[in-house]
Amino acid sequence: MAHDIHISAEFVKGATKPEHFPESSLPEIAMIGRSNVGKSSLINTLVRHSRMARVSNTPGKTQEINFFVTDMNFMLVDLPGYGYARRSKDQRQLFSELIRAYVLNRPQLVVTCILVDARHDPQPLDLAMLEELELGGRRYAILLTKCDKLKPTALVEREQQVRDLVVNCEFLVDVVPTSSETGLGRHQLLGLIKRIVNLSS
Ligand SMILES: Nc1nc2c(ncn2[C@@H]2O[C@H](COP(=O)(O)OP(=O)(O)OP(=O)(O)O)[C@@H](O)[C@H]2O)c(=O)[nH]1
Ligand SMILES: [Mg+2]
Repeated sequence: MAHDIHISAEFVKGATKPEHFPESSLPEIAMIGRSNVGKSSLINTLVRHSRMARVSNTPGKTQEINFFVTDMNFMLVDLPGYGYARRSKDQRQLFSELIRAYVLNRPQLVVTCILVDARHDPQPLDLAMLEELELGGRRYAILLTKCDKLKPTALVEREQQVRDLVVNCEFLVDVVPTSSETGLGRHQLLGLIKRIVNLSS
């Protein structure tokens, strides 16, 4: 068994506008995905802290961009969930200006993790976010969440479906099955983060 990676983190700040993003030069790893997909839970699992990033049963709980500094020289960034009903009256705007400003323009951001619920087909908004990042030339990984809820064969099929979907994508880093319940994918994800952080330093 691979040896455990220890990492600890603490909350830096929450931002509701770009002017409030922290002035730090540390590389940033962001978690994005539909409301309730498990972004905050996965951050807590990575740092083995049950309540650092807020977790809730109410979709749309995380409304600001939350920055956490780790002791491994990078920041973890928890983004607001997208696709929360009636958030915006403007249907032309798929993602909030805040999310767009962050994922497309933030210089410190080295990889955006797009979280996709492993129980369902990737949703139109997931594909739209993937396309934004691909067209914007920004690196991203796809993390399948809540994999503890699937039978092994169903999980293999889901991972293959997603890999087939992104086969021609240039800026995709990897597809990683995860579970915040069992810790599945934690080691792989931390390894991926370490490689990218080292590349960018
Ligand atoms: N079984 C299982 N449940 C999970 C997992 N990850 C998250 N959940 C549950 O899913 C719900 C939503 O989790 P959150 O981590 O709050 O999701 P989020 O993406 O941060 O949600 P917003 O901040 O509202 O966008 C909670 O009830 C979690 O306990 C997982 O890996 N397995
Ligand atoms: Mg959250």
